[in-house]
Amino acid sequence: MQYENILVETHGRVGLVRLNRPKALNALNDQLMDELGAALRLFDQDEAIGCIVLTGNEKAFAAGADIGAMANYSYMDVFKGEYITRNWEHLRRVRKPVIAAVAGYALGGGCELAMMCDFIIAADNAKFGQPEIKLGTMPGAGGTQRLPRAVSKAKAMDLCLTARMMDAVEAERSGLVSRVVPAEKLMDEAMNAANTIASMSLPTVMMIKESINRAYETTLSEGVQYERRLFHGTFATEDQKEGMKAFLEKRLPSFRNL
Ligand code: CO8
Repeated sequence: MQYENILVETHGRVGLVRLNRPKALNALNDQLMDELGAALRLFDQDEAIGCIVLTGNEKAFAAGADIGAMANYSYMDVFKGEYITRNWEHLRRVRKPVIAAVAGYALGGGCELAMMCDFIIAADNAKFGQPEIKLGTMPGAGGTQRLPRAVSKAKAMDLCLTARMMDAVEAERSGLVSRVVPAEKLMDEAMNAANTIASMSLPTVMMIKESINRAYETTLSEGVQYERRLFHGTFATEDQKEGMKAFLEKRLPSFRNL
């Protein structure tokens, strides 16, 4: 597939997707979201890829859904799912880890897209916000659900109701992002994290992602039980045998993703 709104690269076992509508601060239109879904699906299916990084540019991760494109949609246009909604769920279905590397604006749908990733590494110039209320609408891709889980109800209410932006320091302090680094180090940091993950056993990586995500969907005792079953499952993998043998033999493991 030829992409017009994203750039796709492979670096060893890491798949990199750059949102690429710089003149519109990477505003997310349907075509971009279709392309992103296709690229993520291909990386997810590719045995040679162990981790994915999603990023924008120095000025914007994404400043939200494309306001010009959606301004005149009717209720039926969006309700039937023909526009906006149909292609926002692809990221959730990716089973390999996806790291968001965020510099500049991550607003509205851009903030929601970053939150759909497994974790966010932020540049020190990152700004997060859900300013939809200023447009007479509201978050529609999980902002009112993922933000309170990430940063507390109080801060989510504050951000969604006042439309104010949160800088990288506040975002890290409140738990939205896992690390903040100087802007010029962002991609090195994200790619290093992705390479580290991609060097692990892929089945184990996928089980850990699945298990942590389960924490958001169920009770503690159900979640612990789910985790226990997956933990037992790792003993059926060759990589568990190799990992523990390598430790005992004081050498690095050589995982075969089996
Ligand atoms: N959509 C379309 N175009 C945009 C967007 C956007 N979200 N954001 C910026 N742009 C465009 C501007 O129109 C401008 O284009 P042009 O040069 O042709 O005039 C260009 O990008 C540069 O923007 P600015 O000149 O405004 O740059 P500034 O540095 O002055 O300001 C801001 C940067 C503060 C980020 C400002 O652009 C802004 O406020 N943008 C809008 C932010 C916003 O409101 N985002 C939320 C959008 S609604 C949404 O995301 C709902 C998601 C629901 C998803 C549901 C899925 C199921």
